[in-house]
Amino acid sequence: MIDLHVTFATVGFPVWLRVTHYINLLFIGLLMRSGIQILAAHPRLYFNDGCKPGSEWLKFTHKKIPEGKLWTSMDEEVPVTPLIAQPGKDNLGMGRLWHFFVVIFWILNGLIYVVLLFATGEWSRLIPTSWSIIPNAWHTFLTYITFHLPPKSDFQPYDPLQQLAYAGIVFLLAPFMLLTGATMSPAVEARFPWYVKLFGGRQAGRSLHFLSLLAFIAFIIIHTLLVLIVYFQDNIRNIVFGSEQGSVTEAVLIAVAALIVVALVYIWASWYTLCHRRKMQHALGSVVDRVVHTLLHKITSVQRFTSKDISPYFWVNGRPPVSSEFLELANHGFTDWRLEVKGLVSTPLCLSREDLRELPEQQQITRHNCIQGWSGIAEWGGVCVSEVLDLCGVKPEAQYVVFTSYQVGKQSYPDTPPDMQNKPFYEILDMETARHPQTILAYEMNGEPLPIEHGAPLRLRVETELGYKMVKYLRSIELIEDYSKIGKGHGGFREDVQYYGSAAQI
Ligand SMILES: Nc1nc2c(c(=O)[nH]1)N[C@H]1C(S)=C(S)[C@@H](COP(=O)(O)O)O[C@H]1N2
Ligand SMILES: [Mo]
Repeated sequence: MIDLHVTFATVGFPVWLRVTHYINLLFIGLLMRSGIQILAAHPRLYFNDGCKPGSEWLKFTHKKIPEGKLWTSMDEEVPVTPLIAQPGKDNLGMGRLWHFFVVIFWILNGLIYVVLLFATGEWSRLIPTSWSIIPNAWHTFLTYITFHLPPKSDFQPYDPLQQLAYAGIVFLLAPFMLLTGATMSPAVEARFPWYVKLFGGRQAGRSLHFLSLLAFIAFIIIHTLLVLIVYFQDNIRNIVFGSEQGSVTEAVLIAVAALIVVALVYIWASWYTLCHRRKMQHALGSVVDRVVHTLLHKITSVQRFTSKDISPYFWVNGRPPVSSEFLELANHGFTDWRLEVKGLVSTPLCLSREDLRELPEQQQITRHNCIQGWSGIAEWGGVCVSEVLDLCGVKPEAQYVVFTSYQVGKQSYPDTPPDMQNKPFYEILDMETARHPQTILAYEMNGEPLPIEHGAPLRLRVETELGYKMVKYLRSIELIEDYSKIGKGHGGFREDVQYYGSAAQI
């Protein structure tokens, strides 16, 4: 037994271990930075899925919600300094793309590390094989907490507390981070509602994801301090050279240089992203989209909540249109309103509210997932998009469906650039998503006619995707072959203006 330990201890710290450790450090920092960016888009954390303001257990905003005035979720977003966020400022879209891009490679790096850990026998230094580790770790803890150092012989090569902590981080905390991350994906939620329930709902998943971040930060601080304090000369040589031989000064210089490289990567990543948002949206998005598409494109929504789950509060995102055309329609109770169905169809249509009500009605109680972080459960009543598509006869060359709103850019997003301020809000779905059984055109919310702020007279509901896809105040539906000429050509208003990725399933 003891012999075994000695053999493993003499394995040293092989190159693969030191390299994956370094890459991990680089990626964890990027994940934390982009995670902070995402959190800032809705800086409140809840344990309930209705997200009523005031019901959060933690918030990072001083903004007060004004009474009697429409406060929308865009008003909630807070800008963050690039010193702590990736890329910084108001850049939820870019922060998400970075987060998802990096997590792919973080997982790959982690897999390589774990596979090699088991392939080489190094695992035995990490995974405890005897319960005695617990009293031993407690003993080490008491040693540290009373400002003493354990004797060198305690390190085999790790002391028991260190071994437990490392094993916990690698085999518990890191997987938990990934599992709680997945609870926030609308596609996962739509297909496996039980999975999200396992964590207590989407907001509980989000809060647990945040608490794991705190655990990671605590670990990093303590870990780094102990590396610096406890037998530093051995540690730094093990980290850099893989053994306790060689010059300490050289090891320190190499470590400092390696950390400067990490810092430079962070600075470059922020700066370059802030200067070239469109380029980065597409570069990162092409990788993320491919992975998301492979994993999630076949997913159908099977969400079914009950009326007792309906949230007492439902955030609004996007202010009602203010054009005289729309106000006129609203003043007449939308009796003159028509939904235009056009483009690559055999029979263009002009549907009134009565026409829509004559089609089979579908009701669904689902959880709405906003990209900014909040959620809300409501009952929606309306007609399946596929019904309307069947009615107009979609031509075979049609690939996408454009949903266009009466509302214009500046009513949706206050910081819309001048050239888009008066362009209509629109979003595009591929045919498969448009034909999902829970993709509907809703005219009712919680059994009542759809309220103005939630998109009257008609809004889209897409239960496998994030809220920004669900266009409110619908004017028209158009079947098209290619969207590069629509708007700025990126698949929707939020993609065009806010650089959101097209991976709305996560
Ligand atoms: N026309 C229009 N539709 C829109 C938006 C908008 O700004 N304008 N915001 C989207 C976003 S980001 C979300 S989360 C949902 C919010 O729907 P709600 O306001 O009913 O909660 O609407 C989506 N549809
Ligand atoms: Mo949203």
